[in-house]
Amino acid sequence: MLDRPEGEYRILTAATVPTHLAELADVVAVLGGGPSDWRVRDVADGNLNSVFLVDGPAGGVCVKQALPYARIHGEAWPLDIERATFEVGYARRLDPFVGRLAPRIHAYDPVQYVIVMETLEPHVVLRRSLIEGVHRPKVPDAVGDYVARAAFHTSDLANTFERKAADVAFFSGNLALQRISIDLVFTDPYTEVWRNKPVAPHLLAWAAAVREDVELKSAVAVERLKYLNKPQSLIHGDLHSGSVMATADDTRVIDGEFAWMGPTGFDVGTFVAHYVMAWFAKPFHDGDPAGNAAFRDLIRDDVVRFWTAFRDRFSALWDEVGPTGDAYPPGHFADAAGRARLAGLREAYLADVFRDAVAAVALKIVRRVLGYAQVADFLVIADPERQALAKAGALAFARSLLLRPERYPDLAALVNALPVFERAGLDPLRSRNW
Ligand code: SR1
Ligand code: MG
Repeated sequence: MLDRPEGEYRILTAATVPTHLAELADVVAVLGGGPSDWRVRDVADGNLNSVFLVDGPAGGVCVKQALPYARIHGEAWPLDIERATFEVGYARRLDPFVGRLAPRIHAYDPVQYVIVMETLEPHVVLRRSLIEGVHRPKVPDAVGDYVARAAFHTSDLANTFERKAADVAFFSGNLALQRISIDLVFTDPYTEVWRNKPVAPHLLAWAAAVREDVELKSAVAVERLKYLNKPQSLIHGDLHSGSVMATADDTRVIDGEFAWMGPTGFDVGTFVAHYVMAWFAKPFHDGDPAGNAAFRDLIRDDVVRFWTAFRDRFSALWDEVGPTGDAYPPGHFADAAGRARLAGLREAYLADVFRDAVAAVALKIVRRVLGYAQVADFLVIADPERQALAKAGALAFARSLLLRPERYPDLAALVNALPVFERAGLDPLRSRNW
């Protein structure tokens, strides 16, 4: 149990937000004026929390409160409000490294479990931009940069084991949200449970094929164990296209409440997975087919740019900052031969992250197609058969990534394979050996 001040937790409403913010001096300074001058908008659209935007005479803030249940489901799904402590802990741990790639935190109230942060306007959630066909070419570089900085600076490469153990100890407390990830990402989609969304008739054969495939479930078990046993770096834990907000020039990573000391590749693969799903969905969206085709080429290029940005920033940090943590004692690699060997170890480290990322791409596709929290990229396709066709391609790709990872030694192999899988169709047997 975390220490926290005494006080009574209350669910905030648009009407009570101003009175609450008036007690937070740093926030009053940002807003200017007083509570009667502040305009409050309820903008909650995520799965778990309430979110308000508040505007005052001098500026605006975003107010996020952890509710004692999953907002999207209601009180029938209780959820520990302590998750806000981990979200703010994640933001503060990464702030020195990622700076303006994340929103600035103005205040945290540990009694109301409220985070007050920078308003991101006119930023738009990346998923919406992808669905609407608005390209954000700076996002892949920015998110690759973000993930690399987080991954390097919170790993054994940069830290003493004592510092890293402190991160493991703290973020190991984020139990409620890790339970969600273990259930919703790694477990539920491969079985029939109440939380999974009903499977449309056109996709029933695919759902059965996934759920009956022991080889597939064995591969998933390996990844589940890895997630539980590989505290490689501080990961966001839910880095989908709804966790990134952008304008043409500015990109921010938001919503770190699923923070966990886990495999770096989990974040890398999660982000790639949501581009990949956008790629499979795009031809089925309304709009000019030629425009949709051109946009999906941009999406495929964005995947490559994201991985390249991640790899290059990570390599640069390794070279410039140096592995100053306990992983690679500098004295072991001081001479020319040692330095050359260290460069090889760096490539091996990145290859390992890539392998973990490939599996995470697959896990995230399966969960978003067969599990509880599905994605609008597919759901906006109104015709059920066309929606199922888009999803089937993605599932066929995910199955291949999990069962035949040796076919995907690098990112070129991964993106070049995409067009093959869009021909998978509704019969899962057709693509069984792809
Ligand atoms: C109760 S829905 C939970 C999901 O929403 C979040 O965005 C995460 O993806 C989580 O798995
Ligand atoms: Mg979220």
